[in-house]
Amino acid sequence: MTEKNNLSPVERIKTSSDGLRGTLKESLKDDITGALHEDDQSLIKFHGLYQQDDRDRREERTAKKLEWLYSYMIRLRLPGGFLTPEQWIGLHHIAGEHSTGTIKITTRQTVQLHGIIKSDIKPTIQSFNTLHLDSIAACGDVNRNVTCSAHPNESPLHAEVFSYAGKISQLALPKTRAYYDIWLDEEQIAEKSEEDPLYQDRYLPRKFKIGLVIPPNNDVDVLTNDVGLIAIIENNELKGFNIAAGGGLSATHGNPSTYPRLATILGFVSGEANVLKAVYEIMTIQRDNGNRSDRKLARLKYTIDRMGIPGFKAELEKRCGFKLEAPRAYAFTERKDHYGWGQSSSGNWHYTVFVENGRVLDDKKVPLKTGLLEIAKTGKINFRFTGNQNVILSDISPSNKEEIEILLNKFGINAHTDSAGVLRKNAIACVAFNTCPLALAEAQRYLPTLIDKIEPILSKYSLDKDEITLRMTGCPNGCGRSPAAEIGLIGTAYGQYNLHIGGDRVGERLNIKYRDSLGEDQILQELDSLFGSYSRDKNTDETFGDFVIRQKIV
Ligand code: SRM
Ligand code: SF4
Repeated sequence: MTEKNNLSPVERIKTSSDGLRGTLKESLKDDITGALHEDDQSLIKFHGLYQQDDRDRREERTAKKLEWLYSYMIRLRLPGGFLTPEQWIGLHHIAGEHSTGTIKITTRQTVQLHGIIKSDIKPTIQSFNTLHLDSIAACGDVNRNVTCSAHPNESPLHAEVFSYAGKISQLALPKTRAYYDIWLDEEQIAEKSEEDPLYQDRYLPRKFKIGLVIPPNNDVDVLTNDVGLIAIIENNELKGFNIAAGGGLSATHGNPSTYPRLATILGFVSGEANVLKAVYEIMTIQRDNGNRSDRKLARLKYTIDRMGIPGFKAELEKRCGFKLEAPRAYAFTERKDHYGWGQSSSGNWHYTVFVENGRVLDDKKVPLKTGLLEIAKTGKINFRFTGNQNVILSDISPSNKEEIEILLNKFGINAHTDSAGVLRKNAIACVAFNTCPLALAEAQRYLPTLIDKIEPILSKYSLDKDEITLRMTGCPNGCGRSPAAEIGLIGTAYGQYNLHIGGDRVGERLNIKYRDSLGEDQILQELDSLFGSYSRDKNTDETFGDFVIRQKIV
């Protein structure tokens, strides 16, 4: 059967959805169930929400013959991950009123709230709207949150590069007014065209991700995106971008036709109009050529591998009407957040706060949520999220620095940031249990305690200052970018993880599976042995990932 005749069920849901409206309005009114009608569960993603249930309580609810405990997660669209202090204050209160209360910073520089019940979705979206925030296209088969190097310190031209995140996000927004109609009660105006030349009525075959980076710090892991734009700055001028395409990290256990892939650099493009045109046309190529029958093989990475790089590039140049130049020279030397204070060329100060696995809450370690609220109330900082799930309190004028420092001290935020170990500060874990329906194993709830046990091993070999990247995900979808870490722990079943090693430190080489389905004791034993060899036999300045490759351990 041809792919056209064998479209995946989601394709029908999209094309027959009346511009992503489906029966969402009816689903919301149905108070017999906490869930949505089946098709609407797919459509609501395009509005930035996911239907979930509390997986900790599934068994109990099933035993009592009760419906699972359904609730919703909302993800904001925040190109480049920026919030004003007023928006943070609003977010803080919305989280308290409608969700579990925890503000979750994601690996794509935005925030999620979990545990919103069906009747609270609309008030939540309406409250965000008053803050000029939306969740349009934060999920679904469209372009997702556009990421960008977070720290204003990365370059005097940071603001210029950052502005592209907003422009690309705008360029790739769906044209339907469904979001305004369903959630904000906007009247449907017949004359207002919803025609969408980019997405048409079928949208993309799969999710689509775009990131921008300013070398030498690859803090956003740019090559893991469908499209990665590497800023080329020469003589203090933004000359353009090297454009990379075809990144994506997911694989499915036991399905060899799926694989993680880093984006391939296609060439260099200069001038805003041409950069935006190239990004747009990469999306149209994927729209027209991506696999619409098997969602596991639908990402751009598979389209590119099917078409071949020369074929893909030729099609892109044809659609753009111009040629890509040869890629310009650049180098990544790190991929990390610089914690604590930093001053940029403008003279402004910025403080990067360590947020373990992106969870902003008050716990026994630190009253982070209260502290950030009090800091926001000064109105003297902005919030910038990083791709490593942290937050930068940014754009603080020199005269306001002391006031912010006093508050950081008062709430123990700087002590919390300073005292965390290097491994912990560079680590990422995805959400996983109890909300992610795809989780096979724990991640953010477990990694902190596993790190407690790994730290003494590192100390034993005097490696506690080594900037090793360790990332854990509850399944092989790679939301915590585990395939791009020096050490990746990838959930296979509850309490079990595949151990991957050999990724490089800067995000230009993926790791390789080393051991299957290990429990905690086995993970610690394997790491003890690997760290022992590394500390003994490594060359000066050799990273862990490079060492295990050179030694052919994988
Ligand atoms: Fe992800 C699905 C959480 C970044 C690859 N991801 C999910 C869902 C929505 C589960 C679902 O489909 O029902 C997870 C919700 C869990 C929850 O309860 O909150 C989820 N992904 C996350 C976040 C929150 C992880 C985090 O702890 O920060 C990240 C949100 C990013 C954002 O703000 O937009 C997140 N997800 C990623 C990344 C990393 C990145 O983009 O930098 C990846 C790997 C890169 C890539 O896309 O290849 C990623 N998520 C996936 C996939 C695999 C896609 C594929 O190609 O097959 C899925 C599953 C799917 O789409 O079917 C998925
Ligand atoms: Fe869920 Fe898997 Fe993504 Fe973790 S990696 S959030 S378990 S889909």
